[in-house]
Amino acid sequence: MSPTPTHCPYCALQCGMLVGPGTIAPRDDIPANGGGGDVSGGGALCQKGWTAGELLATPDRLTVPLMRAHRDAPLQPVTWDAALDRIAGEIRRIQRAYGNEAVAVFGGGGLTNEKAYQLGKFARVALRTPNIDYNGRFCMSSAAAAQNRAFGMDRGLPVPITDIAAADTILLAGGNVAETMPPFVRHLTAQRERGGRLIVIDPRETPTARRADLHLQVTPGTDLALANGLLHLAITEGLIDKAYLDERTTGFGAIRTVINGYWPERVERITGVPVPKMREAVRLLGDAANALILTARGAEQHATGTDTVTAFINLALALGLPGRPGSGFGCLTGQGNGQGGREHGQKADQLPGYRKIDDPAAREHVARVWGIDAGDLPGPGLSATELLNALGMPGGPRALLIFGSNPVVSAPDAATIEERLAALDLLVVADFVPSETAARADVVLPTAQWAEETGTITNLEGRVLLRRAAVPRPPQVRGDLEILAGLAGRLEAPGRFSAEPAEVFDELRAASAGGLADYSGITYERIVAETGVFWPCPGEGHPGTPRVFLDRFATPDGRARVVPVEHRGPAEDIDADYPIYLTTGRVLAHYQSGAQTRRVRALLDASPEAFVEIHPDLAERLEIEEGSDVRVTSRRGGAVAKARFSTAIRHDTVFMPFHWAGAARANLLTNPALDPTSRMPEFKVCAVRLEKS
Ligand SMILES: Nc1nc2c(c(=O)[nH]1)N[C@H]1C(S)=C(S)[C@@H](COP(=O)(O)OP(=O)(O)OC[C@H]3O[C@@H](n4cnc5c(=O)[nH]c(N)nc54)[C@H](O)[C@@H]3O)O[C@H]1N2
Ligand SMILES: Nc1nc2c(c(=O)[nH]1)N[C@H]1C(S)=C(S)[C@@H](COP(=O)(O)OP(=O)(O)OC[C@H]3O[C@@H](n4cnc5c(=O)[nH]c(N)nc54)[C@H](O)[C@@H]3O)O[C@H]1N2
Ligand code: SF4
Ligand SMILES: [Mo]
Repeated sequence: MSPTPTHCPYCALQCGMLVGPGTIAPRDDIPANGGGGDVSGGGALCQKGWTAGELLATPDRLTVPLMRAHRDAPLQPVTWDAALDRIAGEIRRIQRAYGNEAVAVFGGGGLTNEKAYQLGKFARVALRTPNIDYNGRFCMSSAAAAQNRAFGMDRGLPVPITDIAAADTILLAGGNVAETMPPFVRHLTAQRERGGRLIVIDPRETPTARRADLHLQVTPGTDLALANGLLHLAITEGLIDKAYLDERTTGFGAIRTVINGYWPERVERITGVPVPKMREAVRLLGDAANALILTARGAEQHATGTDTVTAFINLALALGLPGRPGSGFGCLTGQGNGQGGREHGQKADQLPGYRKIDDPAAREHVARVWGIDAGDLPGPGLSATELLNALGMPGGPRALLIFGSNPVVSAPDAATIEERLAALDLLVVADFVPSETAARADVVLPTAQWAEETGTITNLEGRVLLRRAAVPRPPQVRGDLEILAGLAGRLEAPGRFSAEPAEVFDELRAASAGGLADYSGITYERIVAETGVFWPCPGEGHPGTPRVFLDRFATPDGRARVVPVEHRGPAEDIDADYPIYLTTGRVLAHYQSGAQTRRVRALLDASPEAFVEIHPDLAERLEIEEGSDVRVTSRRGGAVAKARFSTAIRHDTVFMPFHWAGAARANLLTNPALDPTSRMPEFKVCAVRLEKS
């Protein structure tokens, strides 16, 4: 049997793979991972991609439905009918007693477009609840909100990834692609070989920062001030593009007074970045014919995330970048389908096609496709952190269905989330491994994995790709679409809930038609023939849109909006009791909550346990030894992990990866303070103290 061309189960690069029983190899026709001739040497995979097959046969793979008779009883194997009947029965009982909104749904950016779409439809049509949100709220939401505000549309990268190599200067704020998307580095290498420059903003000298021409080692939570400071310098040094600002933007006049307050010495005091380095950064950007300004989670996962991204967008607009071929502002989407997952309706305020759920025309259109009355569609629901914190509270949801997330490990202030989950009448988790969250469920539904099913994903470029079933699934396992169909039937939902991905995709195309993220012209056949199709693609004869905003922005007047934003600092600053900043993020070998990668031998060998990255000078002051257990305490709680010395981190900051469960969970410490617009929690900075454990 020849291997099937498909894509990796993990991150938003969505590297192309050839998968057969027991084999995985990179495809060399996918530009994202360096295939397709744009950089030398064909396609690449990172270690997670190469080893992804091991999870298909992991010893504790979920293969039959599990259920517990009551909260203190163990999970026991049951038939599908017993599991689905129990869930449907409980949903009916809870909704009769407490109302439709007492049942909530939590999705994930790893779900295919078909699943994300169907989950949103299931919540609104079968459950008739407003309460559906997803883990993308923890991931992309600040960049999405800022891009929507400035450009009227949010597509992570506005250009194909191959444009990276052609940029004279790239500014990357809070992204560590050398560990989070290793094959992306090939594009940076190609850029450097063409004489391009890279600027990285990160409190740590990461493997990505080490590749940079210029590293701005910012204090956590101060990127907004830094971006405003760079704009201040661009103005004073005469580098701004006045003709572009007049022609393509509104609001620049109003921002000048705000930017006046960000003179270089003040910004150095706030951010810790020396003035000469700021000047150098602005010169590299201002001198470039083509430049890209990119943000990732380091700049975005803050209670000021939306405004921080806005500050970088303002800088890009002042330099005349967005909407120019080869230039622009972009954000590096994180999860496999982080982009598509935020377009098709699993977000509390959205309907398919990136439509707003409170827009009457959008409601009419989608209700027509779904065969219901627009008046029967619920309105906006609670956002992820608010939803999780409301579980089991008076007036809050009493049942939760989770598809594609492990919030016991990945949600902010995770100990509180565990308490909330325990207060539910019914927790249902669909997963293929017994994640920490599945272990706490009343009903666990075993689902198919990436290589066992077909569906589309939209990668960080906005390119819609096709994953194809390459290997058989265990006999009793069902796909998420089958599970939703089974539940919708039992709940006597109106309309159709197909379990066939191709049928669901056709419905999604119709539902998205005319929306911002218009997929109506995309077909599985075209995706295969054209190596992916970029949205918007409003007709089968339409070529798709690799570069957006070339003629106009997606705002009513076609102009981008410059929005003045002020630095506010972290929601929780350091003080005498908690004198050190904690920031959190990723390591190469593990993915997210680790539910998948902690089950892969080679990845566990590469990165066996959690750690606290600490500068040796700080460690000496605290009498902490390399390799010893450190107790890290914040206002939320304590965590224990091994000290790992590094001179690459600031003296006032420690770093923990969030991939581990139990006492080493970084999210026992993190601050659930939310961004007022995006509702993004402040994963990237809180105040802690450290002790020998
Ligand atoms: N190996 C691996 N790869 C992944 C994932 C994974 O879990 N593991 N997850 C995928 C997903 S969903 C996502 S969202 C992406 C995330 O991709 P990235 O955004 O690249 O990853 P992070 O490690 O979360 O954060 C990036 C950097 O932000 C820095 N940082 C911390 N605080 C600040 C700050 O205040 N300002 C600035 N400028 N930087 C700061 C951290 O030091 C870190 O190096 O990765 C994707 N790829
Ligand atoms: N402290 C801290 N916390 C963070 C972050 C941070 O930087 N710092 N980053 C945040 C970010 S950016 C993200 S994206 C989140 C991610 O955190 P989570 O939402 O927990 O993401 P995963 O670990 O990918 O969890 C996915 C779960 O769903 C399962 N799964 C995968 N695919 C499917 C599928 O198709 N169907 C079903 N039913 N299940 C599936 C997996 O086995 C796994 O158990 O974490 C956030 N949490
Ligand atoms: S970079 Fe991302 S998509 Fe590519 S192989 Fe690694 S995890 Fe998979
Ligand atoms: Mo993410």
